[in-house]
Amino acid sequence: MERTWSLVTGTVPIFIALLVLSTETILSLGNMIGLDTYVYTHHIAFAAQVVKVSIVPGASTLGDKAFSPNPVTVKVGDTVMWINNDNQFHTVTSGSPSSTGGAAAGKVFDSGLSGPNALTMKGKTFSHTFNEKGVFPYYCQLHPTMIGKVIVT
Ligand SMILES: [Cu+2]
Repeated sequence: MERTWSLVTGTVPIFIALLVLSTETILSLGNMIGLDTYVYTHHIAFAAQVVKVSIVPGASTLGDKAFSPNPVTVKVGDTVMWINNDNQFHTVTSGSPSSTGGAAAGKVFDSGLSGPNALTMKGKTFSHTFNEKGVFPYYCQLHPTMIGKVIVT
């Protein structure tokens, strides 16, 4: 009996030691899994998107319906790509037309009146990546009644 007892008392500390060790192993595994989950969801939540906005046919007389969707809501880091689906030359110029007191025209983005980014004809695109939150009004320099808004959240 004495021999069996000493075997049990000798086994208990080893068992506890193993339990502590394996608990630590499980915890560190959990942390590893938790970290992976965090990185994974972080990537999903912040995966940058390209959001398309159409300059619709007949845009020059359509006011705030010239761009679709309008307003467009995107996340920080997303890119808005405007596509000219009209037969006329348009611009996508940040700010407000001077007729409504806009002083910051083209400060944030501007497809412009010339150059490779200009939306001179159907099928041409212009892109801008928004790296700050805010509300960004824009308009067409050639038809200042064409107004739109990008909301970055
Ligand atoms: Cu226009």
